[in-house]
Amino acid sequence: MKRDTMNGGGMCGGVAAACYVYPGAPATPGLVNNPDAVFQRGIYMNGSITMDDGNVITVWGFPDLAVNNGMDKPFPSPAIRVREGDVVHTVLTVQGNMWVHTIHHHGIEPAWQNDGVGHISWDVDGTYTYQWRAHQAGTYFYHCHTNTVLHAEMGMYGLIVVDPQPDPNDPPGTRRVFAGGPTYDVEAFWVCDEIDSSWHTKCWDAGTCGGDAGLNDLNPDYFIITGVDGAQSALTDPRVAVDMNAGQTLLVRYLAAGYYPQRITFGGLTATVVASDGRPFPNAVQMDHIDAVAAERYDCLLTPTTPGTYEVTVEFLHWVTGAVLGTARTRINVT
Ligand SMILES: [Cu+2]
Repeated sequence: MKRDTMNGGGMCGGVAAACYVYPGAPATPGLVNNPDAVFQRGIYMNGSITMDDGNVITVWGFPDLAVNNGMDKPFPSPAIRVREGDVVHTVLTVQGNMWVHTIHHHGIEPAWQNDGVGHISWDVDGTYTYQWRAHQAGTYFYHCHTNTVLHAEMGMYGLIVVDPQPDPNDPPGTRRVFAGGPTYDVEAFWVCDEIDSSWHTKCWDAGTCGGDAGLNDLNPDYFIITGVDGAQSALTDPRVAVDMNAGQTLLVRYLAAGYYPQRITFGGLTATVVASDGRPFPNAVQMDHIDAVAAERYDCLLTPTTPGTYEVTVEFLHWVTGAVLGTARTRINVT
């Protein structure tokens, strides 16, 4: 198998050169033939995003193989959205010179064979079906767990949203955060991450064989929201910025996808935080800002009653000094 072809930034040597890699996935234990939902994911390692200053940064991710033969390279990777109680198959196919990767369904906690953590199960070279049940409505995410520090920084992540089963007493079209929980009208996905562009040319297996690959030294120079530069573009990009009417309720699914602590504020609006990390709070909490650390999710309701433009800021904080390393911004436009 040819493993040494350059194909975008950071490919470098092949599996044989890497340490702490566990290729070779067996058949999925207890695989059912009739899952409620199936998602096909491949690997790309030559995606890119263009920053507001014109710099083009290489990103890696999981294309949807059921869309355009997997030729698209969306960043972040396409969301997985299912209903509470569903049995789900995430079929990961790693082909060609994409080396090995995994999909870890963060917060879902399936059996270890389906948890996608290379060191305790296996990295995928070929095809493996992760089988899991969506036990609890909420906001989760999936990410690669091979050489995790680097592969997560390279952008190998996407949201998982588990919706509650429809309530037969609700009018059609009602959207609830969780069963018996609050309703919402508009939804935003804010996946907030910092980028150290110097990492984005590193080798696939950097640091796995020891030595100093620089993975202890993250100096971010870009700050993004859901794959869009938070310096300027995220203020207006429709993938991030929100347009809504006064009196409507916005659900923000906020994921701190970076390594540094973050602080999000909502342009003077008070958020009603109803759940975190896929678990509803017993009582909602009113917050004018949220402090989050790596991989945390917060489900926040905002119900602005006054038309206007509310500028949302996400500050990325040094983990020792608390100094603001950078800020990403977007907007809630209320008419
Ligand atoms: Cu990976």
